[in-house]
Amino acid sequence: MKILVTGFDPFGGESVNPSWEAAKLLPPRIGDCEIIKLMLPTEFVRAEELLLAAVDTHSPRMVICTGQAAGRAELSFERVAVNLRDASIPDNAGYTPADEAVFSGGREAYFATLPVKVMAEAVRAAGLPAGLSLSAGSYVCNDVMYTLLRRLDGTDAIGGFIHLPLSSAQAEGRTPLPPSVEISDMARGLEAAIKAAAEYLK
Ligand code: PCA
Repeated sequence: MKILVTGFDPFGGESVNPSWEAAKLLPPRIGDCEIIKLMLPTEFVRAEELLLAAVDTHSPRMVICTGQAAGRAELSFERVAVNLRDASIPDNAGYTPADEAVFSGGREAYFATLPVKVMAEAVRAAGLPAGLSLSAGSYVCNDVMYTLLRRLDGTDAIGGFIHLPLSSAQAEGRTPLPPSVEISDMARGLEAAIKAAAEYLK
């Protein structure tokens, strides 16, 4: 089984994005699953295009997109993607959409099809903080999650999105000190979640 895992490039003045740093650390195989890793740019249009192209190329059975969510303390399993683009900062291409649709005429929302509770539990069993979230926001992460779920709808592939805290290195020296997790721990948490989701599909 192929599993596509994506992370984003840095945005908003950061020099790294923990999502891609953690995704990069994943092994090439987890159990009998092949892990395909893809870095997406933090750009509304381009990220959608690259994600859809990768889904077409690899036909993964599972797609897990990840992104940075400063301020969150847990690996957050997103449950809902909404058909809304509303940015408070420009994306990396300088685009700042307001009150636009991700997909004009599309459904208002999609639910993640990953087994989010099973995955969050697996992360906690690995000793790391995990939780469920009801909003991926209205920036590029939500956009990618919506685009993914729309694409996978009606197929036997499942997908969803995990928001990650800042890395400990990013948080260092900031006041007030934001919650953070070591990149290697985030990668360990992702691996545990992927293992659990692959088991669930069997
Ligand atoms: N986080 C942003 C976009 C890229 C990323 O890593 C978000 O939460 O939308």
